[in-house]
This record gives sequence, C-alpha cells and structure tokens, in this order.
Amino acid sequence: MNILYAIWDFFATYILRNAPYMVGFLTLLGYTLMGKKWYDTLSGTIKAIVGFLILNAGSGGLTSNFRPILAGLKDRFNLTACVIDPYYGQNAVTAGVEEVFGKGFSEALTLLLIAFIVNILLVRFNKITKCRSLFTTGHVQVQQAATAYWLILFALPALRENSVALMAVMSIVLGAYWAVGSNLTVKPMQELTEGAGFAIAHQQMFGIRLSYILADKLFGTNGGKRDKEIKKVGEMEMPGFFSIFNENMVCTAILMTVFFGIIMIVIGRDFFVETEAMAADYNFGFYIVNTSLQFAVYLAILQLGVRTFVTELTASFQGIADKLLPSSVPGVDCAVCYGFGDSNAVTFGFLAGLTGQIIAIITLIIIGSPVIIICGFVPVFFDNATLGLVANEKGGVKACLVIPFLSGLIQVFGAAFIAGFVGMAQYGGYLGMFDWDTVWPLFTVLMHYLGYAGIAIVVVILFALPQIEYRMDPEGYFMITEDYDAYVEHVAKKKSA
Ligand code: ASC
Repeated sequence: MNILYAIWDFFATYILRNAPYMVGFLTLLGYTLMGKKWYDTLSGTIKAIVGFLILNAGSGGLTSNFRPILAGLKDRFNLTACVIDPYYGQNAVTAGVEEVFGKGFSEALTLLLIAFIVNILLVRFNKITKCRSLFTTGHVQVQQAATAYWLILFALPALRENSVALMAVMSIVLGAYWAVGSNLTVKPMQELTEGAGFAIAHQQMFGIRLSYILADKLFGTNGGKRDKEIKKVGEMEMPGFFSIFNENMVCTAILMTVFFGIIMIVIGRDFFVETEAMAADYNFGFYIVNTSLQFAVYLAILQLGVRTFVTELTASFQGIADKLLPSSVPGVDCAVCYGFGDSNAVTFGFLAGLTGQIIAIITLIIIGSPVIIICGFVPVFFDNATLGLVANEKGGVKACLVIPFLSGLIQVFGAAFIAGFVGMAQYGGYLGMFDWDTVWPLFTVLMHYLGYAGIAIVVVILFALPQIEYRMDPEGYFMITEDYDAYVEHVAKKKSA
C-alpha cells in the first residue's frame, strides 16, 4: 500500500502538475498504445518533453522579464492595489485562506486531483456528455483549483463544515469547467490550425469561444450569411517603411520598444536601479532597448517550442483517443496556438488588451473604486494575444484590435469586482485571467445568493453547453476531432446544400 501511495505521490508531484512531463507521459502512453517501435516512442517522448520545456523557457522568460515592469507601476504610484496575475493570485490564496475560512491550502490540491478525475470521466463518457478534451496543463490547474477553492468557500458558507459535500460540489463544478471550457475551444482551434488536433486548456476558454463568435458576427461573414472580404493581419499590405511590420520579429521588437519604453520611462530610472535590475552607471536608454528586444527573443523561443512538441503530442494522442478516450484531443497551454495563424495578431492582441486595461485602471482611480487593479503580465499578454489570434482568423484586423481591447476593460473591471467581493483583494492578488473575471464571478454570485439552486444552475449551464453545440451539427461534432479533412468536406457540403 505504501509503495502504491509513493508511486501516486511521485506521479502527482512530478508529472500531473508539471506540464512538460505530463505531455511527455501522454506521448509515451499514446505511442505505446499504438504499438509504435520503442525507439520511435522514446524519440517522440523526448521531443514532447524538450519541446514543452522550450515553450516554458519562452513563456517563463516573457513573464519574468516583463512582469516586474508592470508591477513597478504599482510601486511608482504608491498604490495599494491588487495585482491580477495567476502567481499573485495563488499566493493570496495560500496567505489568506486559513485566516479567512480556517481551511488549509492542501485541500485545494485534493480538489485538483478529484476535479481532474471528473474531467477524465466526462471525456470517457462523451457519447453522453459530448466533452472532447482533456486538460493537461497542470500549473494552470493548481492556480485554478486554489482560486475556485476560495470562491466556492466564500459563496457557500453552509458547506464549510461539511468537507465531503464541499469537495463534491467543488470538484464537479471545477471538473466540468475544465471539460466544458476546453471543449468550447475545439472548433476555434481546429479551424485556426487546420486540424492540428488540440484544444486549449487554459484560463480564457470561454473567452476564446466568445471572441470566435463575436469576431464572426461583428466583423466577419456571420457564418457565411454576409458577403464580406476579411482582411487579416497577415494580409495587410503596408507601403514603404511600414512593410517591415509584416515580419513578426521586427514588428514585435519595434512595438514593444515603444510601449515598454514609455512605461519604463514613466516608472523612472531609479526604480530599476533600486530593484537591482540595472547597474547604477548603466545607460537607461540602452537598458530600455535591450529589455524590450527580449520580447521578440522569448516569443521566438516559445514558437520553436511549440513546433517541437505539437506534432508528437497530437500524433501520439491518437493512441489514447483510439483506446481510452474516444474522439478526444489534448487540451494544452494557450501559448501553443501562437505557432499558428498570423503571428503578428499575437502582438496586436496584446497591445490592444494592454490599452484597454490601462484605460480601465485609470477609470477605477478616477471614480475612487475601493479596489484598484494593477495589470499583471500574464493576463494582459496571454489572454489578449490568444483572443486576438482567434478574432483575427474570423474577423480580420479590426476584430483583432477591438475584441482584445474590450477584453482588457472587462479583465480589470471584472477582477476589481470579484476580488473585492470575495475579499481576495486585501491579500494583494487575484488570478485575473479572462474566464476568472467573467464566468467565475457569475458562478460565484449565483451560488452565493441562490445557494443550492445556484449550484444547480451553474451545473446545468456547464453541462448544457456541449449538448447545444452538438445539436447544432450532430454529424460534424465528433468528426472535427476524428478526421478534420472529412469535416471540412462535410461543412462545404452543408453550405452548398
Ligand atoms: C498562465 C500561467 C502561466 C502562463 C503560461 C502561458 O496562466 O500561470 O505561467 O499563463 O501558461 O504559456
């Protein structure tokens, strides 16, 4: 028994919550189930793990370089503010949950494991549930389990004393959110990647579907009903000097130098010297340029990582889909889709989102909001870049700018509301990613004011979404994950009929 526990503990700590190794494990399992030669399996597994580690080096580099700059705004203006950032959010839960609810953080990790099992079961029985995607992003699951733990403890005081009932409610709601949310991204991702075979398992899954729908309705062809030519970011023809913006690396480098240059000048040289980010005798202008250029560097690394592992993961997942989880795809980090579509849409989406966030923050300050939000790099970049990329595909340049801009506003206002409402703001941080500024506040309010009826409404909404999507196209619904080429033909046939 002890040995079994030790194995499980090792698996949970080093694999399940550790995305590169979880993806490696799935690749190993998938290829083994397919009966691949051992050396092909080994090579695929190594590429999956190393590719994901490269992706992490890229996204980690972006985060560690640019997070302190945005957080510096807070110190510069002496704000007592709540930073929206997954890591600050997780720290706030660890720091406050015992004090506020008398409960330890370790239960949040039990929640993660049970919710993950709920996700697996919902996909296993997808003939009934219609859920087609499995979460594989462990670090995000830890952050979400922590935040959901707080939100639900706050919303349902009656359940605080009953650990079993509490855990049951939490894991059904969270597990269903994982299965249903990532399922919502299947169609947008299959279209964006032309059938690469993955979904997104991250923190803006409802946002992705919303962006996909709005971009099409407001800026696109409205499902083919409107005769309209869509100009995507990559198709913009720019004359003369502006043509250099067509190249992703150049575009990112120039725009980031301008944007971060302004922010860094506002924060001021002293801040960077005091925080020992820069030596006292270093040239500030050069520091700004060099720091800003790192953005293009890490973005390029991130995209290399994606190219390295995506084919291995999705090819091997076929084995899992055939033998264990029929018609399913792996749900992966949102950064994975940055290897597809127009890469400049990533940069545009981010900048539009940042503009929205800054305007929203200034508004909060002007109206004297009790909770002031500071943009964290992770929500402002990873959410809005993803929403921009999806919007661009369906609605072109305008959608790619307008939707992330609106998202930036929503992120700040939504986070200010929920972090104040549930008392997380005073611990200095909130998760703050798109779904957690929109969908989860809604769930929390429903559960808080309606109690058991609220839980029922939330569960019904979640379980109904895949059913509705299925009924809109029963024939194509599983085809899109099983055989994308056949799906494309099926859609063309439906259109001409
Ligand atoms: C998150 C989070 C990160 C990033 C990363 C993006 O939500 O916690 O570290 O986004 O997953 O690639």
